[in-house]
This record gives sequence, structure tokens and C-alpha cells, in this order.
Amino acid sequence: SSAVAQAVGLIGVPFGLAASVPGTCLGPAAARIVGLAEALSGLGHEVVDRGDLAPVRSHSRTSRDISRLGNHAEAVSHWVEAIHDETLAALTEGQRPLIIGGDHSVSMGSVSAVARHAARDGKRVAVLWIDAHPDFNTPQSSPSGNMHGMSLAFLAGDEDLAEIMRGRAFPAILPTDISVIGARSIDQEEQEAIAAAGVRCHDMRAVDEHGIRYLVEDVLGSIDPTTTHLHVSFDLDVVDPALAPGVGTPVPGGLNYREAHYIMELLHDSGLVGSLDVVELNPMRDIQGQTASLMVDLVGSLFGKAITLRSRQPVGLSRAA
Ligand code: NNH
Ligand code: MN
Ligand code: MN
Ligand code: MN
Repeated sequence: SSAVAQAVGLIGVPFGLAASVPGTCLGPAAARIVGLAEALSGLGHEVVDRGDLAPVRSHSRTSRDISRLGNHAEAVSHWVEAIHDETLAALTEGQRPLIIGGDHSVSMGSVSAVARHAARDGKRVAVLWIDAHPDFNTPQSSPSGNMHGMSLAFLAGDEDLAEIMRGRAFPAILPTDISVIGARSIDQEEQEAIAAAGVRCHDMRAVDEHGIRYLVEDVLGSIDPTTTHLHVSFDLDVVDPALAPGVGTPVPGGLNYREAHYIMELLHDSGLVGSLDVVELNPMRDIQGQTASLMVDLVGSLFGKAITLRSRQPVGLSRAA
């Protein structure tokens, strides 16, 4: 491994009010209990544990009422701002952020900070959203009002959702820089919005037809690392509920064990991942901590754990220069 490897900046976000089922606020605690930090340091990474966030209520009393955006929008906004600031601090200190949720609204804070930081380096951000759901709903299209289903629409620049950041603009992610892998529960209007925007969506049928390697190569092949920072957002409900029961919205027909690990291994081998969030672990729904343990194992694969030693670039894995 490289002598100048970036330290991992670990940020826990015990927030779950943007999800339908209570319990994701316990995610960071469960991840710590099953040894997340130790797994990373065991792989040779320096880990700076920045602890778990608590939001500061900083909005002025005159700021606009945003409750129409979705359930618990005010709380979501406070947390998103806190996550944004902490992620930006980690990046500014030269760390590679690893955000542990919490529900998927945490990515509104982390990815917006990544985009802001990348812009300072003259770069843009590509997002790989590994999830049973594309989370591309807006306040208008959402069937539930749950804001974890709106994160990607926020990041792509939805004008109503921008109010979550209280007017603090960040560079929106271009829809053509967004890829989804593993989707199998997509709402009607959400589907139309994804198609209209040009988001790359590799659903579970695409996994069946092409296999993980082809899809990951397609995503990586679209990224020029000299101009683009890659952020990976991993929602644990992408994994089949038989393997990962500890999530709020399980959907049958998910990734199997090797498919999930193979994505992470290929991402590691690419050397392109600049930041990661892992979200939607719900310890209240878990069985004997198996989903928490799976989470730590999957993070390990992305950070270099391999079944056997092999050359860094697998034979034949190529991407555009
Ligand atoms: N699409 C649904 C909604 O917007 C469910 C979203 N739930 C998730 N997303 N877990 O990852 O309400
Ligand atoms: Mn930097
Ligand atoms: Mn999600
Ligand atoms: Mn999901």
C-alpha cells in the first residue's frame, strides 16, 4: 500500500427521521460494536474517528417554514447542514470521508460537501448509488413524504429541495454523472424523472443479464479521474433481505453475497473511490447483528480486503483513460 495513503475520516450520523421505520439512528452504534474502525485499521488504514454527530440548531427564527418538503423536514435540514460541515472539514483536513448512517438523507449532507470540496480542486463529482431504490423522488412525486427517498433528487439540484441547505448553494451533480446499481423498487413518477434526466440506472434485471463486472466497468468507464471525484453511496437494502434483514424497507430480489462484495472489490481495485457513505442499517430490524457485520465486511472489501492476493488491476478490467 502507498506511503501517502489518505486517512479515513469516520463520521457517524445517528439520525433516522427521514425513513419510515424507526431505528436507523442506532446504525453508527451497531457499526462500532461490530468493529468498523478496527476492520479498517486491520487493513492498514489510518482511521480518524470523528465521532457521532449531534446537530446544532442554528437556523434563524425568521428562516422559512420548510415543512411542506416532507416528513420531519426541519430536523432533516438541521442534520444535513451538520453532516455537510463535518464532511467538508474531513475533506479539508485531507481525509477520505466514510459516513455511517443513519438513513439515506445523510447523503444530502455528505455528497453536497464532496461536491463543494471537489469544485475547489476544479473537479466535479460522479455518484454511484447502490440501492434497491433510486431515491429520485421530489416533494411533489413522493408517495410517502419520507425524505430518504429524495436524496438523489436533492443532489441533482431539485429547486424545492434546495431549501434544505437554507440557500447555501453547492454544485449540483449532473444527472449524467449519476449511476444507480441494484434498483428494484421505483415509483412511477420517479421512473419518469430518472429517464428524463438521463441518470444511468442499472436495475436488478441488468444485474441478471450482464453481471456485476460489466455494470461496474460501465460506470467506471464513464469517469475521468483527472476531472472527477467518485462518491459511492451504499444503501444496505440493495442486498437481498435474506442476507441483510436489518433495514427499514426490505425488497425481495436483491444482490447476493458475492455480488455485493464483488462491487466493493472492483471499486477498490479501480482506486477511484474518494468518499463513501453506508446507510439504512436498522439494528431494530436486524437478526443477531448480521446486517451490521455484513456492513463492516462490505466496507472492508472496498478498503482492500481480498480473498486471495492478486495484482491490483484484475486482468481485463479496463476503463477509459
Ligand atoms: N421510494 C420510496 C419513497 O420514496 C421508498 C424509499 N425508501 C428507501 N430508499 N429506503 O432507499 O418513499
Ligand atoms: Mn482535497
Ligand atoms: Mn436509499
Ligand atoms: Mn433503499
